[in-house]
Amino acid sequence: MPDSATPPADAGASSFLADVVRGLSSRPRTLPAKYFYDERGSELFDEITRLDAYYPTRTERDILETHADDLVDAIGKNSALVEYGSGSSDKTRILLSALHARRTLAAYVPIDISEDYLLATAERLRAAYPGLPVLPVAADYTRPFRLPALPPETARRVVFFPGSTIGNFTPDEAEEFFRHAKDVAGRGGAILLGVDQKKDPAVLEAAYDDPEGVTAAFNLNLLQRLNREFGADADPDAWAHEARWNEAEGRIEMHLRSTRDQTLHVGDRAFSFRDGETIHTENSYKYGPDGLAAVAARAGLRRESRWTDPRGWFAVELYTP
Ligand code: AVI
Repeated sequence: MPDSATPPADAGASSFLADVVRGLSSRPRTLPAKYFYDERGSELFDEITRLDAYYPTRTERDILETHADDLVDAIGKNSALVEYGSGSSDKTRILLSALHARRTLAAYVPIDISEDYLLATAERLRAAYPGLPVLPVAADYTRPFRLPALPPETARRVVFFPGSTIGNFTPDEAEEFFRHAKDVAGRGGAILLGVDQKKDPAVLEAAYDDPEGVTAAFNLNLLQRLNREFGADADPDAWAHEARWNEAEGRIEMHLRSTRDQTLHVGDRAFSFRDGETIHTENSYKYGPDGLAAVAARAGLRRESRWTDPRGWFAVELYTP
């Protein structure tokens, strides 16, 4: 059966389905990484962050713990910390504890798309940090959203974006992200973020292709989502997980490789794949020591400070307009 070339007329009914049809119809074939995170995908990602091979989470946590005092100084007195994609606010607790101990934080504003989870997390944080205004915002931070009214003593807004999620954007998208975050931070504000660094490709590839197979399950879950949500007929045994370092682009790429000639049906669409053909599912850009600062500079931001681990595998950086 031939591939479907154009999205259906009713594509607006489901932007997910429309994105799937568009991605599978394009060359090279793609599926957007944002669809990894259904309930199962979020559980698998949580598991990834605890794997031995996946160094970014624990390295960033170590940096935050080691440099907590400097970070508190850099965040400044009476700041509102606005976290993008806060999830369980796990790592943020390191900063919140240090800031709260010195009673220097005006408010914590966690932003997350998953409302129930966000509100439950906010309750737990209020209990853990008595007196700290926790002002959750249920929103997709990649789209325009409104900040809540902040306490009158708020002196500045600091956008916090940990986890090297910035690496899942292309450099042009990262520049766009910086422009928006700069608007949210406003005059006198700042952006504090975590960014994964270039290193031995063997270390990088192992981090995205762990021996336990958790990252493979995370990648394959995207096809299983199509089966669950659109009655697709992807056979998980006919697809293999692949993680490749792309030196020219400076990124880890994740792909799903067809292990035989096959046709994938999604809704009333059919997509044929040759043995070995892949669907590109994610990019995770890694930066050199000054790489992200160059992108931020294009958005009119200056890097003020940088903290890293002894091996220089990960960095936490602070930017100001
Ligand atoms: C969310 N993001 C920063 C992760 C990363 O490392 O790019 C997503 C991920 N994909 C596979 N493993 C982790």
